[in-house]
Amino acid sequence: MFSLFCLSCSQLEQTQSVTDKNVKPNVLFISIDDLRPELGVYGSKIAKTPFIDQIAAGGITFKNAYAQQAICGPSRASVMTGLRPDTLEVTHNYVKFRHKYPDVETIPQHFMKHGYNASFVGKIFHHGDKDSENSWNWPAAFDQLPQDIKRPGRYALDENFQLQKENKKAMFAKYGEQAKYGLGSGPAIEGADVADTAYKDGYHTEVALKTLEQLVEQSDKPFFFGFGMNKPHLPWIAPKKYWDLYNKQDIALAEHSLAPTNAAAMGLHASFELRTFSNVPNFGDLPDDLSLDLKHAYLACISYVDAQIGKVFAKLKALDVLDNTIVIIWSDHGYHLGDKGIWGKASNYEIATRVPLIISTPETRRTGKALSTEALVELIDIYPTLAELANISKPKQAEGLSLTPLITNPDLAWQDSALSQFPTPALREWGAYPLRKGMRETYFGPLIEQVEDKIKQQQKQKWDRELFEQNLMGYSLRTKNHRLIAWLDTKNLSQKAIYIELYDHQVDPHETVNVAEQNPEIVKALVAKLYQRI
Ligand SMILES: [Ca+2]
Repeated sequence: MFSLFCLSCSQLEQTQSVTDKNVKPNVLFISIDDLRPELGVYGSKIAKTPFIDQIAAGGITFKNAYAQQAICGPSRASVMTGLRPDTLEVTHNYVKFRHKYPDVETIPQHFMKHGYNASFVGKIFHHGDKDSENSWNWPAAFDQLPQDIKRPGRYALDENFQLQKENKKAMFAKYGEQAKYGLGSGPAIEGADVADTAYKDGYHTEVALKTLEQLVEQSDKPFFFGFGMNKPHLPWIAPKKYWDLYNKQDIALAEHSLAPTNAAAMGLHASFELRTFSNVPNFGDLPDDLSLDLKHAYLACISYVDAQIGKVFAKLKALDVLDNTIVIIWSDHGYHLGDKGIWGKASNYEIATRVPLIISTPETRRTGKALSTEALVELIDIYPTLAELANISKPKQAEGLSLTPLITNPDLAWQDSALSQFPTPALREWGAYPLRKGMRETYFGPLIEQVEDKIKQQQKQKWDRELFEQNLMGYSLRTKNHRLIAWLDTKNLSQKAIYIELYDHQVDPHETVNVAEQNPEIVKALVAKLYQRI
């Protein structure tokens, strides 16, 4: 009797442990568009982000996480496939991520292969390349919203919508086909006194809540749910209540508003994207008052997004699935808000490449501690990390590292560099696409001429239009103490770099002075390291 009893005990234990292992965790995969680490948990002195901060308090915050390329399409393609922009050959916005590897397996696709339902709402992949047929099997519940919640347009205020319409018409009349590449818009900011659902992210949040209900209630399979926030991408629109969280007089202009001394002239653009909006000058510096309004709007968008994330996180609790759900929050790149004299993403500097990355797992929440790590990590690490956390096979192709050892031990010695890249920011359109001929004939002409003159002045006999417009790639290596940016001719990668920048983070964390010339030995070592990585 005794032995029989013991046998059943041990059998029971065995079954339980096998069952526990087989309960696959859900994944809530939250991507945010154009968010630099302007969050409470990252030490922002001004941003109000209580919901993200609360999630971070039960998870691990990666303080030094870097995007592979500071622009939407390439960054997202890289995250979702675990491959670098060069490997995928996706280094601008106007190329489909499957063009080179049609069968590449994306994160949600990999999870589906391992028994998951995969669904999303909002911006996960870049616009126009959602991969609906391969990456997702569960439609978002757009049809479940109450009748009174309508799909929002770009603006809530009719006057701004009208302004956009008129500007578009005027741009097409003036510049013809060229205008379709983003010229002609309404204002860059709006703060109507409306409900969260009157703008896209709030609307998508309601869809997300319904979709999560369905995923939990209508299937026994675990879910992978992508929740993609469109803000704080331009235009910076958010309901008034989020603007009201900030006083304009508390907002400061960028502290480091000049290009770094001796920086590569091709490394900074002329804020092309922002200048497509109707309330921003086409040429020259932005007035301080406008800059403050723009920063106010960016902050309002952050708090708006934060509140939406709070609602979705709360839903996991309400559905009683939080205890078995991994939550990850990431942004596709950072952002210049007047920093280094420019507005927008699209550079190789710290301000554009560093991103928020937060992971909260059932285990991290159980520790009851807010974990953080200084390790240099990259967004391509997300794919293998999620696979390992979910106890499914690692994707074959992933070029990143699983971050799970850091989650267990945040102080672990880790890789010694993070790699980013961007082709000639000064002479590319804002989607990183080479300048179309017609772009010089629009109001961008004088801006392009201005940045081009600076490059010619600096590069002298090295100036070559085809090289600088088509083939020059800035590779950026961040180590603990430095950032190296080497500008290489991709047609002749083994040739000496066209230009080199070195920033010493020990004394110059804002990258204000290029000290490459004064530090030949450091440059030599870092260039060698860079060549090992590209
Ligand atoms: Ca983006």
